[in-house]
Amino acid sequence: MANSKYEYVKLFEQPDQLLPNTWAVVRIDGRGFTKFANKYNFEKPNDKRALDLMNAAARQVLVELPDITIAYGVSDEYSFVLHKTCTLFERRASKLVSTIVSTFTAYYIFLWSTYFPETPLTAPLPSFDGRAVCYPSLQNLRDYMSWRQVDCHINNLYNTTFWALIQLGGMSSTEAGEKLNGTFSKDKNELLYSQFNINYNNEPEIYKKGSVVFRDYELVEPGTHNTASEGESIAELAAQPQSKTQVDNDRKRRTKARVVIEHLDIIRDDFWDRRPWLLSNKP
Ligand code: DGT
Ligand code: MG
Ligand code: MG
Ligand code: MG
Repeated sequence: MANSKYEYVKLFEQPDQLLPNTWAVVRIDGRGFTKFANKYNFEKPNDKRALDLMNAAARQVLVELPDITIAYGVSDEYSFVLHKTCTLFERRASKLVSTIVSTFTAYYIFLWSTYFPETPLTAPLPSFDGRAVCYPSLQNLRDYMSWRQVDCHINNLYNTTFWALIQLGGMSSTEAGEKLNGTFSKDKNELLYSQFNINYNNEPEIYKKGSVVFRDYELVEPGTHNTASEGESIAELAAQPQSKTQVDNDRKRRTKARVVIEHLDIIRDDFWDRRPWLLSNKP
């Protein structure tokens, strides 16, 4: 292409590459979903159809972007993890975030009628924001994932109790809020059980734990695994570059794998120990 006098404008583009050799998380979140949930009469506190739709859209994101290792979703948000060795789009943040957000949004709208067959979508249509954050160590990444799952638990226990007080106990939302003010988890568990005969432990896993989306291969028996190490140093990575064929083969293997949706504890080691491929740099 011939140069033109206009081409200098390219100089205004700013680099925005994510730090190399770090775990990148792209978190998306529904815009104004409090209002959106009311508009479509989402059940309170949890609407199974809405969560299944979020999960189905997230699953398609993993199918279309084999570079994503794992994703975790709760409420109107989803976190997508890119392996620290990922070089997709030269790790340019804006390209990664915008591709993930638009792929997710496109599928959310495309799949809406499967999960809400009686309720056509009308404008304003759902949209999502997105951001990318880099975590330099595996511990930081694990802590990030744990943070989201703890948040899910705390919010769900609160919301389950809050809506039980209203829907089953006949309280107003102000009364329910006051009743729960200053209570601990133990108190909410007891309140649910003594007043409503609800054992929180028996609530559906999808509500208590959120959703994990990942590629499934063979499970590793506990105790026989090689723990995914904290990772190679930059020097080691530079010393053993993956050949292009290796990278292509790994991507092919990932593309063929089954992408599953589970509702498991991702805070404890067990989940990760049994699936060492998630954190190793193998597919
Ligand atoms: P934002 O993210 O700043 O644009 O504002 P929102 O309104 O999306 O707030 P956010 O993301 O902090 O909270 C998510 C909202 O979505 C929250 O108000 C509850 C609602 N939501 C998510 N899932 C469900 C559901 O299954 N049932 C109901 N009733 N509401 C839900
Ligand atoms: Mg938000
Ligand atoms: Mg939101
Ligand atoms: Mg949210």
